[in-house]
Amino acid sequence: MVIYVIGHKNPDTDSVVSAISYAALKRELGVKNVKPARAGLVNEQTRWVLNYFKQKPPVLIQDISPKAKHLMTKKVIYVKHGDSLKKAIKLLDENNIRMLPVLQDGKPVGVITLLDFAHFFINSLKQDYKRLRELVQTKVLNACDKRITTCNVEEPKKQVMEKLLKSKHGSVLVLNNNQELVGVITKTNLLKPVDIEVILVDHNEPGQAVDGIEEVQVLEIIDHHRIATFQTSQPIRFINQPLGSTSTIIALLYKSHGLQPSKTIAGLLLAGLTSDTLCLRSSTTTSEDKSIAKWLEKLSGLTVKFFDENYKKIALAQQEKALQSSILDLLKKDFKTYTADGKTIGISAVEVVSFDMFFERVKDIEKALQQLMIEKKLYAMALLVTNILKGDSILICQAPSQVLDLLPWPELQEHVFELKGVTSRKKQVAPVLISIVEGKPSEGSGFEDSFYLKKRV
Ligand SMILES: [Mn+2]
Repeated sequence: MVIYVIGHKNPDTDSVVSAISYAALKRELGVKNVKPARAGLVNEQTRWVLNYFKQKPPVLIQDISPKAKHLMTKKVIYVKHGDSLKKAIKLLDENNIRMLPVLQDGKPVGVITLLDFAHFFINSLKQDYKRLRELVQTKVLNACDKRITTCNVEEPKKQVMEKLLKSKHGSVLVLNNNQELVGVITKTNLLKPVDIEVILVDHNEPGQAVDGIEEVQVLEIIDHHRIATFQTSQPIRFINQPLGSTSTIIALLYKSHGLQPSKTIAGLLLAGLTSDTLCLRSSTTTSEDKSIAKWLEKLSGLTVKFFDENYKKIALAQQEKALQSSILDLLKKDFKTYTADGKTIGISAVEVVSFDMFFERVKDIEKALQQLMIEKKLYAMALLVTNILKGDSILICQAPSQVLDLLPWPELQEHVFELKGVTSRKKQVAPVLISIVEGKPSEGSGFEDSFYLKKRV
């Protein structure tokens, strides 16, 4: 059994360090086989954080659906191609099985089943009953069926099932990359529960989760986003708190167990906390985040200011790079989807130290937004550009006019909105778009006044 702790697709620093540190906490609490994972490539900031703390990036899992290696029987009973039929019959009988792979140098060359024996004997005995004694000395290779069905250890469950359905012997032989036999899958294997469980951190929406999530069991969810989650068959631990980062929640969990994170884990958590809260400047920052930050500063020997300076440097370098890279790549880097009223809204985010280049390239950005809308079948698509020095944003939005008309922010130019004091996609931008798409004003997100004002005009 493996338990993966994994954050959302397009991982940010908070989701990666949350996975690493929650796996560490779980291990400290005595849970075995817990591994941190990530659902995509790490961004520049996260790469810097991992390098600084000399941490390897967690294992990359793009699709968590079970693979052949998770389903197969690993202790395979087999015969070698030169073994006698007598030995094969004995193995089948003793182990009460119906099929034996036939191997030559570890590689399957055929399978031999009870049915194959029957055919072989019937055909041979028709001619001469006295040959029975000789017959059982025949090499299995001469009696086996060479029409075998194989798959690689990494093949996903769906593909294995299709192969199994078409297989002549009701079995799929599982091979490693050297084409050697390492397992066998029959219908029985598919009925057994799979040995993968997951703990989701920093997200709870299926659309943001790693592919294949519906095929494995979710054990826990630890998050600080809106709830739009899965149904589960059993009760699970679901911790959701309106705090600035998942890292904050994990630090609180350490505290609640009376434990102190190691120097490195405390540093990683501080990295996640400062990343998500723009070093405590974002509107999502709570007093709890501030006091946890102080605690983590003490444990790690690092400061919020240290991360602030480095994140700014990285953002500046990123912005310069963004000037050269294609806008579509930029949009895909930190892209999240939200579902409302059966429609999907995409919002990409980028942090900058100046809006200039975005104003200059609005037309290109709009084109890229439209392209992404078609590619991802979106109802609306927006790019949130946040100036991390000033704590302001602009939103460039492509959406049906009935949505654009209801956006509560001043329109600087066509499709470009000014979001003074807004830094949070999930808390300040996504709820507005979601409520407009759902056709109802959102409650408690602090934009009602302007929302109604605009609607009335
Ligand atoms: Mn987060």
